[in-house]
Amino acid sequence: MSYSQEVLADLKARYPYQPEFLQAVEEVLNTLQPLFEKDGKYQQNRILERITEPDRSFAFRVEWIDDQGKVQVNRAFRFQFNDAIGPYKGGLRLHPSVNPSILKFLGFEQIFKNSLCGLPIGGAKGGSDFDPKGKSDAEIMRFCQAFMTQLYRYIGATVDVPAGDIGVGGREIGYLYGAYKRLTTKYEGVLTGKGLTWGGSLARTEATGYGVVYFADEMLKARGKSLKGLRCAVSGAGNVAIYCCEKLQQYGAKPVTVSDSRGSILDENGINVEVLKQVKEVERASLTRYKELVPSAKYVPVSEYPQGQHFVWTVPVDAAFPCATQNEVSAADAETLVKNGCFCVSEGANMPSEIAAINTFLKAGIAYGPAKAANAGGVATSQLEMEQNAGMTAWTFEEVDAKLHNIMINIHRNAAETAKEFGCEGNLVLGANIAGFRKVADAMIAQGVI
Ligand code: NDP
Ligand code: 2IT
Repeated sequence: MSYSQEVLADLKARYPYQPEFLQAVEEVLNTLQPLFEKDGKYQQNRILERITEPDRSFAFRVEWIDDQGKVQVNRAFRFQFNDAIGPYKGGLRLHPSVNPSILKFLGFEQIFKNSLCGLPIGGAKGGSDFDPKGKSDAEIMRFCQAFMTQLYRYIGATVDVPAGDIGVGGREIGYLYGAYKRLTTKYEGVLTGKGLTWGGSLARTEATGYGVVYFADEMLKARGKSLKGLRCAVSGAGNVAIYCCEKLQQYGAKPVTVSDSRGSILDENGINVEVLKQVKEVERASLTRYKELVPSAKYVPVSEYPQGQHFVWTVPVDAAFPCATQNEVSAADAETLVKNGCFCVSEGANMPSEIAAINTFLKAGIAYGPAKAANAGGVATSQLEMEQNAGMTAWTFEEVDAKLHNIMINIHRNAAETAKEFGCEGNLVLGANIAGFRKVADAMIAQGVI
């Protein structure tokens, strides 16, 4: 058995109840063996056994009082996965599905994503099974404050810098930051995604979605193609999906779908981004509201999706942008996309494609941008926010956006060149995994067994 397969088998035996974590590890380990065959030092130093265990993790109870005066209890976690190349960095997710398996998969992915950015940031992830849906602003605030009364001990501007993820946007970061400041009396860049008048960076809100499109543009350019005129399917309707649609339109492409947890929109005229922002950022409503505002659009509730498939992937398109959540592209979805002529997939969400779906894309030879490369623009711009905070300065939108664009170009080049180095030209999964892993592993070796 190869080194990778040995470690994977061991993890499967140890964590049989953490399927998402095992899936993320399997996806990475499946591609690293060529590196281990080239250089024995990774196995000698038992890097895989070390990198698949978080440096440390915290679990805590969050208790808060709802608007009816009832005591509520949630479970919360922070996994500080790896700080070989910089302070821990990664988002916080608030969603009822949150558990250690999901946060470990996200934290593990974050190590390699952050490394690929070419910036000095380590990997972490945290969150809680708190469900923000239907909560008042006051309830969100009380939850965030209670959450921070525990979390503040473990974070800091040069220690661990959390940010947004599913269910955590500008509003939540504001309440979390206020609570941190009150508890510590420190005004420091401890969270990213902050408001623009109190340490936030221009273009951070747009960064992940824009980056996903910049990455797609690079993949297509490498194949002598462009985004112009392409018909696109986007899933999700949150932060990443909205700004992915916006940038696609700026490139002359046409996103025709978006989705949320209850249903999907098909808008043949192209998604109306202003309406989408009104519905999701202002009203925090369901996509049925988009249908009310744009009656010519089609709304398909989840109950009417074809068996085992997500509606948006059944729509014939040239390019697909999964921007909602993990495992939202099944093997059947991937086959439908490819059969319908889709030749580009750029992942905004983390681990949106099942392993069988990834294999379908690779086998079909389409341009496939794996999440840890394609959606790295968000965390990269978070690091730019940290850089501005450290220098007590603020850059213009154009400056930040230009840096983001450059970072995405470099990630693509790095992944593509690494794939070529290992004889797998065009396989950005292998290229991104090896490039991201190698830098962190080499830093771990240099820093010794600690
Ligand atoms: P948001 O909370 O802003 O939006 C999430 C969107 O996905 C919503 O439309 C939500 O629908 C939908 N969604 C979430 N969970 C599910 C589910 N289980 N089933 C169906 N739909 C679901 O989050 P973001 O846009 O920030 O994040 C989207 C993805 O992008 C995540 O995978 C995240 O990890 C990843 N990502 C985010 C980055 C960022 O900077 N924000 C950076 C890199 C990756 P509903 O509103 O109905 O819940
Ligand atoms: O998955 C991710 O990269 C994020 N949610 C963003 C993390 C960050 O620190 O900006």
